[in-house]
Amino acid sequence: MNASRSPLRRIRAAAMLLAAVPLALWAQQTPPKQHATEPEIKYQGAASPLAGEPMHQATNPKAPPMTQAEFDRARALYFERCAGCHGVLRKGATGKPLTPDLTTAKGTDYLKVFIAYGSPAGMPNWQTSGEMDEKTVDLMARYIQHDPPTPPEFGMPQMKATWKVIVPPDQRPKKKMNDYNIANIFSTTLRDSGQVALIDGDTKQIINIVNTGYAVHISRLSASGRYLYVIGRDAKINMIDLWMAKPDNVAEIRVGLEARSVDTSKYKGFEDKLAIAGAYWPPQFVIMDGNTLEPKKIVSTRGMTVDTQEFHPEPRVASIVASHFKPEFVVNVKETGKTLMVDYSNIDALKITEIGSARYLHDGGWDSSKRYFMVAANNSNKIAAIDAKDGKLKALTEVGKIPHPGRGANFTHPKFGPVWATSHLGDETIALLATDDKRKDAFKVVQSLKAQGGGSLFIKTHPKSSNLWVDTPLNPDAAISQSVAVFDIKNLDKGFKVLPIAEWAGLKDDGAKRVVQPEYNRAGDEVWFAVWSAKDKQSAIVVVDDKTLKLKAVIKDPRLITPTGHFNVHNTQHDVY
Ligand code: DHE
Repeated sequence: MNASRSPLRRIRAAAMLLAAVPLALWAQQTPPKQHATEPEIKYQGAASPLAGEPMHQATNPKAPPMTQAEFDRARALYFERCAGCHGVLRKGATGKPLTPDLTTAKGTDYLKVFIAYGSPAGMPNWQTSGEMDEKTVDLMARYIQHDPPTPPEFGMPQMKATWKVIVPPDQRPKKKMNDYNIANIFSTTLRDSGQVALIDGDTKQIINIVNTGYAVHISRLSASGRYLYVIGRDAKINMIDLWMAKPDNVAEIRVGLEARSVDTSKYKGFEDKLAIAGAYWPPQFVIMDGNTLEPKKIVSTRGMTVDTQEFHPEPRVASIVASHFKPEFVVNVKETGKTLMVDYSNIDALKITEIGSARYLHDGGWDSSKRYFMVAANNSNKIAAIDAKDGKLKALTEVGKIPHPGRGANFTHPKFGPVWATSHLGDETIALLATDDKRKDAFKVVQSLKAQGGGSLFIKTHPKSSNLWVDTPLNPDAAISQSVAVFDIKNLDKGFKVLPIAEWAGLKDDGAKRVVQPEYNRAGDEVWFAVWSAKDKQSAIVVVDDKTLKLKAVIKDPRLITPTGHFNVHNTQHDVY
């Protein structure tokens, strides 16, 4: 993986080699009509950190010959650009399967046409767009007829070898050693520099820049709010102690080769006791000691898909949350479309309740009662409501195209009572689902709003606010990707206002900027946005006054490189969204 490329270039390049090799001949029409939306392609196409890993390679006599150098180059390109959609083992994920039984039957010339011209199913026109030359198209067409190289497994010995307790528990502070208002600290991902910035929400000053894994995906808190856990795309977890005079790492571990999710035990009696992380590769989750990150139990997620009940060798672990009703982690598995309720009360006799819903489970959050976990089955265009109290699927609801809630937004609708909202990657709608389980229309879409456009990733509100914020960082129109929409919850029918967040940042550099993830401060009266520019360009955090909708502050610092997600300690700790 080439970490030095800008996010935009990487995403643009990624957009060129994705999705399926279709089995019909319509690819010869030039240029093809694209059915996968541009935001969708951009989002799924990020590079996988597996490119540099040594892998097992079987030889396939039916595949066209390749030199070792050609194979290595094609493999790197595959992991950089295609694996996100087609999967590491090419069994298919949001893109179609590309296993040799299918691809060798088609042959090199046939495959080249699809790579070069794209397809209506979403395969971009790699060659005709000028992003790839004929030789590279030929290379990839031959490569995908070979058996997929298999990255190594990552079990207990490998985890233990990466595990470091930097400050042992008995050498950590016995009380808070700083004057920070910890509840209002923000942990901001600095994606391309492999760090997080801890920012004081009161003073807007950077407290520390903490080294982490590459491209931290999310930050989560221990139940007490003392420890912050972040997980890199490279599956490295860093545990940060917010009680230190200058908060910093106290433990770290790698739980695999690629990952996205981490959380901690929240149930009464288990506060700060355990941590859990889910990996994309190998497909597994691991339960760790919450104080030291010592790995305790690894569970594979390989198994049968919810619908066709076929074996999937690579079901990636997507979102994980800790239940408030039971000592359970809610582990959502993408390719099998199953939610695993993992009872951690005795990890030597682990009890797992498997709840099937739909493929491909991705992100989600609690409803306001924290009983129902609302998770997006993004390529099925559905939201599954998982009942954490009764351990069952409460509802599976059709929403718009590719729901992407982040953790979603909870508020009281003037007509429908408590609702949970999601925006979408694939269209401009916002689905409001009623969540009062006593209502007839519970978990149905009771209202659909229209915002600026598709390409939305995150939506947010706060119990103290009457605003609903919707970003659109992956919309192809710069005016939309650089601004946000805000609805007045009391007057939803009146439409939305647009705030030009990137313009307010007043960045000196031109170039692509994306405004990403509304996040409230502790008091619920400010909303923070990342203005995410390329690695070599200036980025910023823009803070908006939630009442007046006016600019309140711009945080700029040369150390704020490619900020993306940002997580307020209190709101993350208490699932406030
Ligand atoms: Fe994310 C959440 C996976 C691309 C920023 N992202 C998640 C979660 C998953 C996930 C499984 C839920 C974690 C949880 O709650 O436990 N994200 C993926 C991908 O597989 C994908 C599509 C491609 C990839 O290769 O990573 C992807 N994500 C992105 C981005 O391009 C974003 C915008 C920038 C970045 O840093 O990479 C991005 N994802 C985020 C953020 C969250 C997230 C900020 C947390 C949202 C929250 O409110 O909790």
